[in-house]
Amino acid sequence: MKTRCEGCGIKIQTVDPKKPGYIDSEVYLKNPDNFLCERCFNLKHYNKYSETEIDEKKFYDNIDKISKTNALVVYVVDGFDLEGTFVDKIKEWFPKNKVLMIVNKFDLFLSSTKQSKVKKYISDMLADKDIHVSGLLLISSKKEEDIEKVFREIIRLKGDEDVYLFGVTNVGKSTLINELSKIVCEKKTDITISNMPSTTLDVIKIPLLDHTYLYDMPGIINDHQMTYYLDKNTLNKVLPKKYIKPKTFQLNEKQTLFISGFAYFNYLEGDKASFVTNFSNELVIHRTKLENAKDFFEKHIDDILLYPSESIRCKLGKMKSQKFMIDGKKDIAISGLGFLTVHGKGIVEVVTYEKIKVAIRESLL
Ligand SMILES: Nc1nc2c(ncn2[C@@H]2O[C@H](COP(=O)(O)OP(=O)(O)OP(=O)(O)O)[C@@H](O)[C@H]2O)c(=O)[nH]1
Ligand SMILES: [Mg+2]
Repeated sequence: MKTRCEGCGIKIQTVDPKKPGYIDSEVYLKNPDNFLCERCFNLKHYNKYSETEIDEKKFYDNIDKISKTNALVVYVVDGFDLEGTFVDKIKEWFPKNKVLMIVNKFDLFLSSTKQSKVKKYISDMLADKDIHVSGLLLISSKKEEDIEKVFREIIRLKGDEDVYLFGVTNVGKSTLINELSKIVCEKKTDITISNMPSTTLDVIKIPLLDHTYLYDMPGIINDHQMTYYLDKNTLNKVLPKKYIKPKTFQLNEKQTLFISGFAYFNYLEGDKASFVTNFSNELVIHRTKLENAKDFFEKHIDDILLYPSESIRCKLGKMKSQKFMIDGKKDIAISGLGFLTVHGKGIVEVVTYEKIKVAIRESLL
């Protein structure tokens, strides 16, 4: 009889429907070797999500345990939210483990995006933070040839050791494992995946080669990401499902661009400049005069700008502004939302919710 849910790894229990791991005892006894906890069942079959928390102590115990071994750590980040899903502590947590860094969701970039440019940016970012990785791959979990690349790199680096997938929630660790299992297992694994945070609740162990194992881990919660605060419907609008169509605007100073009601960019001063939006195709991009921007935001957040709803705004907190000097081609990235590429010379003010991380970088495109 199995005692852990195959979808999320949680230890099952038949006592409290409100606690993680609940399964009806009759359902469990009917099929004790192949079952899902109620939460995974609802997520998979009805796309219904219930919030829950991962056990933090257990999470850190696992990190401690891995760091005492020579296991390979496969560190996954979301290519579309590099700054938001980057884990600075990777070096502190795994000082002696080999690390293979995977930049996932590359399918969301235009096919003309140069891998070499993005790789260079990430390598510089790693060097800047004094983080050493043994391998770096840009992939999409949706591409078979990329999964084969990941498999080959894992085999190259793992030696006789186990392999742990690690990273922020929602970067695609479980998706990657399900795809890898097509190569390493007799039967494809069916770990639950979803675009809601904390889908995997505990470690899931999958046989790899020669008595070694591949482990899926619960993701780190990141409350600087916009996606952390959204409900299922809004997430479906914000998270791009296919490649993002960049939209180009030529802005004069004293003009403003809204990204639905999630953020707006005020072009405070400078010569005419090009602003390219890289946000989900379903968000509203709206241009106004700077002098009307604040009023427009307050008046039209629920009609023209559409999202986020009032209840989400309450969770996101107040709006905060940050100013950036632009000289050349820069990206202003808003964690969990996307990024704006500005080409020109001037001052851009970003106004977004105070809890959300905003970063400026050399343009990736
Ligand atoms: N566009 C795109 N979406 C992806 C890719 N890989 C995963 N996703 C989506 O990202 C979301 C999160 O995937 P998961 O595999 O559940 O992420 P996770 O890292 O295991 O998340 P936690 O279990 O919460 O830590 C899902 O909606 C996936 O369909 C990819 O390569 N491209
Ligand atoms: Mg997962």
